[in-house]
Amino acid sequence: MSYDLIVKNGTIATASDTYRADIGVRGGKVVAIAENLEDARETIDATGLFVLPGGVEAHCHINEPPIGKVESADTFETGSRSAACGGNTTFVPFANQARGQSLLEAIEIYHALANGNSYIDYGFHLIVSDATPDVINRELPQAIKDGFTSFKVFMCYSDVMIDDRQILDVLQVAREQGALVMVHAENDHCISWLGNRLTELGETEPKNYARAHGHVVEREATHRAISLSEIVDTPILIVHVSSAEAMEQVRWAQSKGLNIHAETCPQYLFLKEEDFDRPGWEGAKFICSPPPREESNQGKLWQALKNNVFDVVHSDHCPYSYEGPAGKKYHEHEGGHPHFCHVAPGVPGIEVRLPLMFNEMVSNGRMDINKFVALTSTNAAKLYGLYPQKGTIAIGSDADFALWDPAREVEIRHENLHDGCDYSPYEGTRVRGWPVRTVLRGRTIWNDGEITGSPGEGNFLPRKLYQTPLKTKAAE
Ligand code: DUC
Ligand code: ZN
Ligand code: ZN
Repeated sequence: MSYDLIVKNGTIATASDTYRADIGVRGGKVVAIAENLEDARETIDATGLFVLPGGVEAHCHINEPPIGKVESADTFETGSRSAACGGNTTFVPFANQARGQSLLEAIEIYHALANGNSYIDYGFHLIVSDATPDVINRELPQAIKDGFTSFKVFMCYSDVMIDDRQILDVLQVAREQGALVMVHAENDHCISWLGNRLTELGETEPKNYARAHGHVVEREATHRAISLSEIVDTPILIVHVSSAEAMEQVRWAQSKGLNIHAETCPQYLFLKEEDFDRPGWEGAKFICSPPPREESNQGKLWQALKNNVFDVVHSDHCPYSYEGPAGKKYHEHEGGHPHFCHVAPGVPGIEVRLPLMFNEMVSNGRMDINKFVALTSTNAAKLYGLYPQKGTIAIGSDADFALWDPAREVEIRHENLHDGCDYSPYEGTRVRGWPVRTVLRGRTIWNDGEITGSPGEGNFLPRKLYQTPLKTKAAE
């Protein structure tokens, strides 16, 4: 029997097991896992390397519309390239519905942006910002049938947020059709009231962003989102949980038996509120929503990761450059005074999510490599309808691998990354363990510093329905 590719002598790690074996690939799929496989057109020697499922990056903002004058720094080409170089083989950015726009039209626009441009496979979550009767009754059910089986709602930001009643409508569609709703949980009224108050007091520096988006703002909305989910009796996933107080709401809900999923992000595990105090306007580089918290908060999130409160860790890559007239510091180009309220919120991080997490979890021994795989690949594939095609190494799965050198030491420098942004908030951070090779459906797309893939190799992935425990029970 001959193979297109054999990955030899590596240590395979999935979300459940770690073992030595070779992997045989044919037609882009894993067709054999055994000792001493022979006879292939291409052989990769993975001696000394871990062979992991490719990362699944299921929270990133690519090519989204400008926020005022500030433009997204990544296209599908640059965003997917950066993801590939960071060991990811699948990403799921958002198709963002503008207020007044048809949801299906928004999907068409994002298809056109991604088609032919992505280095890695991709799907889309939808952002529902206009929950009209037509969207609720016709467009959302249609979109779910077309493979868009998860969507995000915002409880803040006036141009995208929907109110609690509309969130209930969206949750009801999700329950009936088998989709998963992701919630951005921060209280809009509190943010704008606090923002106005701080402005009146002349408190306009970047650090005030964290004061306007304080713990209580996130905690209250998280509890409310959980309540809405409980009322409709359908699961939700709280995205980018930053505050330990919000995390405690999730843990409380889970202890009550509610089906609440949660995500946290590297910015809440590695960045901190004190970063806003950097000299000049540099604190703006760290403004994202919700914001990084004080250092003591980090330890509580790490503990919650260990205790399975969180299902997934994603980058929430939201790339706005720092310099230039379309960057976070655009005011400078207009001779204006900077103000934290006018800084586009978002940090880049799609390429370093996996190395940061690998370093802390595996190299520093906080958790085992199987848990690393679960949090960064397998769980997302399961939650978002991609498993077992993605998120594991098994017979019949796509041959998507990230080969990790656990001994490789790297200092993160933006000049060595591959996104379209002009900075990394993790500049200077040292990590041990690096994804030295990325394989997409049997083809190497990143090899030790060299990009060997090309834009357009990534395929669109229609996704399966979310399988709720409720539905499983009903089917029994
Ligand atoms: N948070 C960000 O920081 N940016 C984009 C959207 C979001 O929820
Ligand atoms: Zn969000
Ligand atoms: Zn986001």
